[in-house]
Amino acid sequence: MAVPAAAAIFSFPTEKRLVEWGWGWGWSGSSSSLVSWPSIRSQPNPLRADGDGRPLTTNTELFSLSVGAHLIPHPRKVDKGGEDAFLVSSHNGGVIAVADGVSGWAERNVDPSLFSKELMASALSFVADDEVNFDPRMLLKKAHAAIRSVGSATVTIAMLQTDGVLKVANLGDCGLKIIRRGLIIFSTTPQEHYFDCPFQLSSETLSQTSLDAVLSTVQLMEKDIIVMGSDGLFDNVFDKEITSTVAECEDVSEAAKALAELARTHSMDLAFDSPYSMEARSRGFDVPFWKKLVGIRLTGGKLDDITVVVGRVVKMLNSLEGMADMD
Ligand SMILES: [Mn+2]
Repeated sequence: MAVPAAAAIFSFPTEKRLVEWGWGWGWSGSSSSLVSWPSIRSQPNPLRADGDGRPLTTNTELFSLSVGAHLIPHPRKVDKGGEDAFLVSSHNGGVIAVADGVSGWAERNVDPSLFSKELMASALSFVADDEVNFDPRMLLKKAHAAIRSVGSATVTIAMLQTDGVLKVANLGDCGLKIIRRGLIIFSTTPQEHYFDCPFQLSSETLSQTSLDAVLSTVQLMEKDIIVMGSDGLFDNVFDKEITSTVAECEDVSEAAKALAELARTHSMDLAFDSPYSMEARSRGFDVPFWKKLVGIRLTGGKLDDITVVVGRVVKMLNSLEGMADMD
């Protein structure tokens, strides 16, 4: 891309890559530094029936997700779209995931984005797999086993069943939060070996496996908001900012974009005392003592790829009256 990376991040991209709901997995390619979905509702399959093929009930409440996503690459990685990847699928109640390619691979002349992108593409191909059976850890296992790229990635993946049960598998420092009536009621916990070295799925055998992912199950309610992101979001934006930003937005696409842009603003602000700088200080990283003497301390956001996926839980009364005629 001809546009210098530094310029591209400040002028917001005019080109958007739109991905059809249902098959979409996205990363920003060379022609775009942003992926954005319009607010689209998934289409849960209403043809659920008992062993005789008859509908279980004539009226069923089906949960699904309305999803918006927004990705802003690291300012120096705009040309290839950064190293994060994500997927959105309408399978069952909806499947969303974010993967963050571990950047250390660049030192070995490996493009860190290949692994995260292939992991998401692979996961998308297995969402409806019988063995996966709505288990996101099994989905990770199969997706991981099927890919060939060299590299590693942190990943969070969530699968919503149409009965409203959300299953989340988290490995490393991507994450997911659930907001109910303005309050965060659930957060994944980052896993790491040491500061800035998260658990990760890797092409190397001496790494974590899908079994190291923490599996969580949450019963969702209508209007719950899911905020999923890479560490580029959570290292730069505090929980209270996430809830207040989401509350101000009209829909999920707007919320995903607003959160990503807030994270980007903070990531470039050297004076902002970010979640990342607070964490770094708590681990003993700080400016030299002579700077501390004059009141200077380690601050600033963290420059990174920023991926935000926002899902809103919708509930539809699904009338199956027509099913009787089909029998
Ligand atoms: Mn990251």
